[in-house]
Amino acid sequence: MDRILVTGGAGFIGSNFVHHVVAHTDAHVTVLDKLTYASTEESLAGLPEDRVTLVVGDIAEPEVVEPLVAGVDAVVHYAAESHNDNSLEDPGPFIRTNVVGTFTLLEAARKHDKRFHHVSTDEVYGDLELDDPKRFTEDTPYNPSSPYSASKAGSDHLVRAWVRSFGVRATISNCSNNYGPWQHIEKFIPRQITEVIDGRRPRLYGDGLNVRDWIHTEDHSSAVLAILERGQIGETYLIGADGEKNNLEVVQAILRHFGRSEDEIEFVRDRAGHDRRYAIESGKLRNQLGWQPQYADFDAGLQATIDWYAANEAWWRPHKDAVEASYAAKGQ
Ligand code: NAD
Ligand code: TDX
Repeated sequence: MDRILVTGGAGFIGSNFVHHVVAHTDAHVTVLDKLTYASTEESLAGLPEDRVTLVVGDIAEPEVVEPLVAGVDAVVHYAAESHNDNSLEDPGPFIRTNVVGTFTLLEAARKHDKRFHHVSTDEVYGDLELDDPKRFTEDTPYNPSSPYSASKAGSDHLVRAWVRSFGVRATISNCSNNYGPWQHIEKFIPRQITEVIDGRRPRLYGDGLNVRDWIHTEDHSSAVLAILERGQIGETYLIGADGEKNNLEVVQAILRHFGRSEDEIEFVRDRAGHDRRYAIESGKLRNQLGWQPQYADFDAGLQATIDWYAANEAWWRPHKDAVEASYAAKGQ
């Protein structure tokens, strides 16, 4: 593949993938990104100009999407509205970008017969009980809880239908919670790190015992590239790195890093419909495509992420007050 279109390539995970492709392949990358509040355009600075082109535009507009798709060999689709809490306040943009945007891209991929990889989330499967020995597999029934996860589930179903009905050469990946540099400070880990830097207490929703299965964003990128290069058309692959932690354990690790007491936590109003636990069984990806995560030690990856936020305050500081004002208005 010589030319790849990466939608949402100026976001947290998409920008990591762009760096990964530049480092590990010879392909040229075109990024299509609307540059919403969540984008991290700075993360693309310094990439070679002859390898990466940024196009600012909306994936839900066919006249923007079609010529770009026509000009590449493959589309890797990351662009989305991505924050559950925002989807509970205003679901409209989630339906437009995640559902209509994916539909628009699929129509272009169908028309021009292009390879398509759809990046999705484990949240489409709903949640598990804390004591359930099961983990999500590719066969787990869809059962999304929030407007965000329902919109991602809808987009997955569109991709499956376009494969079956129209023969679009598509694959899907459903990944667990990502952490690493450049994640917007509205999200759990960066919010808590920056709260502690500001001398405040981390905020835990509900009882703090909800479990997320953490994976470093670099491992997500290597998995997506493996699927793009070697995945079977029409198949879904779950991506995870065996990183189950409850939210309390994560904030305690952050507090320890800063030499603060592990009790300095504020328990705040729970998220409506809050999923209890996510857990990924990624054997299919590992066995069939030979993928392995490189950041197996979550604590080491978390320390590096904390150091990154401490060193890159100029990037997140301008957004901090507005993010916290919005949470405060919801009692969170
Ligand atoms: P993000 O919010 O950091 O980035 C999303 C990017 O998409 C931003 O750059 C934004 O400007 C762009 N975008 C939004 N609407 C657009 C539109 N209409 N047209 C063009 N660009 C638009 O999100 P992220 O955390 O990097 O997630 C990327 C993808 O990975 C999403 O599809 C998400 O569902 C999926 N995913 C995320 C996680 C996670 O833990 N963050 C886990 C699994 C899957
Ligand atoms: O301040 C907080 N306190 C808190 O306890 C925030 C912001 C979150 N939480 C909890 C809610 C979740 O149990 O932390 C956990 C993680 O929350 P988020 O960072 O909002 O992530 P989550 O809702 O799990 O979804 C993430 O992973 C799957 C991404 O945002 C999605 O895009 C991805 O699909």
